[in-house]
Amino acid sequence: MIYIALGANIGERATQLSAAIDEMERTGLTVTKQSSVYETAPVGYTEQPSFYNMVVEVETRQSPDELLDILQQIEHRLGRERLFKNGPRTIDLDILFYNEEDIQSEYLTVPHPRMQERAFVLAPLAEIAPQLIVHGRTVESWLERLPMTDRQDVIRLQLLSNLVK
Ligand code: X6L
Ligand code: MG
Ligand code: MG
Repeated sequence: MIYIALGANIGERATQLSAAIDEMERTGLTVTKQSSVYETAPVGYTEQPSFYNMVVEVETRQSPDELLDILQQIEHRLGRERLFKNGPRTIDLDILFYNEEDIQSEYLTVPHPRMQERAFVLAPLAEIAPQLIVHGRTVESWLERLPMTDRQDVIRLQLLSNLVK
């Protein structure tokens, strides 16, 4: 299984998540599951608008490096600009997990090294893959271990299909 985290906090956030999924399918990835969309408080650099975050499961024959390249092209097409580190973005596409593979290259670390600390990743991932084991525990159990305050910063909206007409 391959899981990708999506995030957006500038512009029409739901529309951008939807456009990113359309672009993934257009580029040959098959989206097999998608979580609800969550409105989440910004983490890291907190003086920025709240995010919409979600997670999708995809199938592809592309290698991790090729997949990263495809996702970066989609970010670019959807207007991603790197204003500053951890700053606001129209769309962010991160590879969380790629078929049990452990990857540590200059460009890519998979499984994502900090996903287990982030409610904005764990809550949507737990919806579609609660029993997936990352960094030695299930996604569900990582989520349960987060402080209540972190979990309260993540609000489930609804399925994307109902958010984008
Ligand atoms: C101390 C220092 C503690 C830095 C945390 C956490 C940095 C997360 C970067 C950190 C730290 C990040 C999103 C976000 C970002 C997102 C929400 C990042 C990269 N991306 N907040 N902040 N959703 N809610 O997608 O994840 S910046
Ligand atoms: Mg990110
Ligand atoms: Mg990213």
